[in-house]
Amino acid sequence: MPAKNEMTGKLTLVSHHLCPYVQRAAISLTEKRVPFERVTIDLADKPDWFKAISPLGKVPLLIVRANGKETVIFESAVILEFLEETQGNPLHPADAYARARHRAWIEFGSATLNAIGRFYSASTEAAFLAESSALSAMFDRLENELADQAGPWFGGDRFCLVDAVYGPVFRYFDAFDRIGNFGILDGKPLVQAWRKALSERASVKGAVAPDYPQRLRHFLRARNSFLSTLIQPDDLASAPPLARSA
Ligand SMILES: N[C@@H](CCC(=O)N[C@@H](CS)C(=O)NCC(=O)O)C(=O)O
Repeated sequence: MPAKNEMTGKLTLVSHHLCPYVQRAAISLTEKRVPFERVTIDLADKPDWFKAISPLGKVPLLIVRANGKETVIFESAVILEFLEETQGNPLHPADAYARARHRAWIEFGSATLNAIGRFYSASTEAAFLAESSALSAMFDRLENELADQAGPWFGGDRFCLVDAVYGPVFRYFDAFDRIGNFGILDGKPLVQAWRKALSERASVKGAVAPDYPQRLRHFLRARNSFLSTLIQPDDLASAPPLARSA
């Protein structure tokens, strides 16, 4: 039987500059020390080859070329599980109960990304404040969950897939903090400590390009949302072309 890391050939991650779902796959690949190529597309002008192979029209896709065959895997959670099954350096716990808990909190991470999207898209101040409270309540739950953990990572002393999911979640707050003090993570010391540890992890830092902060700020400014109105046009002049989707 081949070793796990011999079971897959060349891997290509089809990406977008801002996508947090792409980032979690990139973090997993980096943590596993699996070489991969990254192809970045413009979601506002999707190439025909991408439309042909992406059933939901979304990134990330993982293209696996092995034994003369090409397989396209879509949906980030499925990509993460595929990498767990085919590559070494496991990022899921070995115990089935712990694994179920980790998978559930990955799902919660995706729900949190949706809540973040509603927060930065809210069109009125009232809606913005409601979304801010909803997000804060989600991080309260996370704070409770972390109370039983030793840290610095979600599962204790080993970096895991839940960490790969929350690195990109917390990255949004670097942009939000530059815009204003919304207090969403206030009074949540365990969440704050986890955010800090994740922001210093090489795989998390390297999952985006150096111009990510300007791109995200430009994207948020262009939403025409309540949050957009709070963004000063200071560094927008030098921002790269508009991205349509985060
Ligand atoms: N459930 C999907 C969500 C991926 C997703 O929403 N990707 C966004 C970019 S972050 C996308 O490709 N949107 C398509 C578009 O903007 O047309 C996953 O986990 O992979």
